[in-house]
Amino acid sequence: MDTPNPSHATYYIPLPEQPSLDGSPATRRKPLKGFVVIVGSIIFLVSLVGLILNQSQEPSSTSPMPNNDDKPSSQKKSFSKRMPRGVAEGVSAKSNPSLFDDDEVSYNWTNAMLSWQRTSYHFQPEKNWMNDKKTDLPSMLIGFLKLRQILNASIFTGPLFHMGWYHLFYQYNPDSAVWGNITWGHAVSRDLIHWLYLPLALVPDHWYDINGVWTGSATRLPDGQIVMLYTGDTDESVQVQNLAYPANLSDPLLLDWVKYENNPVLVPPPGIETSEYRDPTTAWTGPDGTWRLTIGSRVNTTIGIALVYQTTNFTTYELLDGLLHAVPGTGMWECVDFYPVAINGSIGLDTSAGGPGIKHVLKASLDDTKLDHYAIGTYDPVKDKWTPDNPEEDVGIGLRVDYGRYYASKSFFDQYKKRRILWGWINETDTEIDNLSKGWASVQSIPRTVLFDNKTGTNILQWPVEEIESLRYNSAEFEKIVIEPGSIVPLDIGTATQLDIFAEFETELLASATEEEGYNCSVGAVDRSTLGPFGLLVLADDSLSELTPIFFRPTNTTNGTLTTYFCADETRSSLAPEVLKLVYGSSVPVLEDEKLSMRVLVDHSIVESFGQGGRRVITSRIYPTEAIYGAARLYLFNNATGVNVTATLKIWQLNSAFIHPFPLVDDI
Ligand code: DQQ
Repeated sequence: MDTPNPSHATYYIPLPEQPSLDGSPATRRKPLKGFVVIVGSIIFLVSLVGLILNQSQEPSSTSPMPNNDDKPSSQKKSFSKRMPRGVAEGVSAKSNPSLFDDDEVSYNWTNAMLSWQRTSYHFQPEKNWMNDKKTDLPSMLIGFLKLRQILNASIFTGPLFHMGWYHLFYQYNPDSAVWGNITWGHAVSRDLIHWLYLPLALVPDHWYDINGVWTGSATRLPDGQIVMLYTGDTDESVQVQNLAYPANLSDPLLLDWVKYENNPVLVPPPGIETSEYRDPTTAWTGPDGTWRLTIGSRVNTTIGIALVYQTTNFTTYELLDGLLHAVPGTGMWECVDFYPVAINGSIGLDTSAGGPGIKHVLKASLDDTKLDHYAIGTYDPVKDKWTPDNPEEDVGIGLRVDYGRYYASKSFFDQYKKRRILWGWINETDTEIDNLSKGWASVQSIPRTVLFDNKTGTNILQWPVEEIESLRYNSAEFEKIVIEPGSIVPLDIGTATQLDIFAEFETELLASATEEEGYNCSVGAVDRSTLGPFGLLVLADDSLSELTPIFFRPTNTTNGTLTTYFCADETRSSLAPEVLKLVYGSSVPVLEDEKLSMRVLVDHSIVESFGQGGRRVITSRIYPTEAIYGAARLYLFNNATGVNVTATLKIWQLNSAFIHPFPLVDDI
């Protein structure tokens, strides 16, 4: 990607409804002003007509999608309304409730549209359903491959001898693109980006897991042993915890797993519902040298809790008095994650780390809302209790791990690179029928490093693992592009479906800002105020019939403070009516000396957006019908009425990751 031709960044189109204001042109506009004004005016008029036509179909200013009734009958097909999968089986919903009644319609997807939705550098299985991962093995496994594997794994060369593998285990249905028959899929990677699929690791084949080998976590013991605890759904639909371990620790691929002969090792204790007891965490050591682990549940229907167990051998356990933590009103806690973070420092910590200079993050996936929440606090390793720093921002009522489509996240400590890595499951927001047509459902997020934000002291920082930068192959830089109030600036970057974008924004106030209260992202990008919104339009087509704004929205509150929101607006991301399209986001801390900044990863139907260095993250799941392949474009926009916005960007195109079956000898 070359540095863009200035003439491509010169015409202005308003985001909906508002014509461009006169004002100083973008920096790159000057050399070709006359020509640009003519071309720009033509494009502006054409676009304006298009927008007006489009607006005339809008049901509301914040949801300007074409009415489903306006679709030609050739684009309609029926699908059935059904209850979400998973709920009856005692886990969180694993499909979307239909947005329509039985006699309503779905978009007529072409194969080309559906194929485009498959991601290129996010992990997903070759086919079928996937949901959350297990906590991945907390180490790089260094060792030699068996000779037969070396000789036949022709994709590998010498360095393999000195390199380890990251293992990913994930909830998988080998038979279909909908949730059910849950087994453990398995893949390995040297760098968390390129993956090799391996045979299934654990399948439901005993009474104690016959209804599903559900979520679990690995713990590495000091002698190098690996133990895996996982939830099994029994033949009577009781949730129990089971133990498994690798059959051969000297196999770097850990192909074979053994289930402990006396499983289950834990059953629901008195007072705990048999269908609300799951997802054991990685274990950590207490001051007495014994292991602790926590399991999520709920009591009194609405109180989310984390139970703590103590063990020395992972086969027998003692349930400790009291709880690690409980929060009324948050419901069942799934996939609890509990880990230390260094208050000052740029490295991650082993799960057992403790002592001065360390805080602990407690995360729960709320079954009731399908949202991942966390809070930062202090862990008392003697009482085995965790206390939030700010009770008003407790688990489930405060911060979210990701404000978009993201659930059941889990972290692990990568001792090879001394970092904590977080993954989340990105579920679909289209229908099961669409998923069956595609033949697959769900994607894992890009693995993210997690650190405590010692500038704010109130949040974690999430950032894509550095290895993703190895996919960058072309870059374009845009210096100080001025985006006038009510305008859109196209960025000429070539193919815009696999991108890594870093953008900084500065504002120049043109009018005094009005005061406002009660803003939140939900009004979307068509909202206008003196100070915002402004940002990027990703996966947009030339006519702007589809677009997804990722934006900042500063607000000037009545008490004189400036609060900035970081948001993503999916409402016009797709012409397909049945796709769930929401506006996501939250306020984001912006310190005095900081510019507004965002990093945005675009990978076909996934957009992961990191605001202010990863203080807030939003994952968008979108299904464009027009803004795909070579028709996908990237724009800057400024929908504020009273600020000029200056944007400086660096944009990389990303290669596809290599994600394929491992060429085991038996397959060759
Ligand atoms: N997924 C697993 C459960 C877990 C849920 C079942 C989270 O163990 O609670 O597939 O999505």
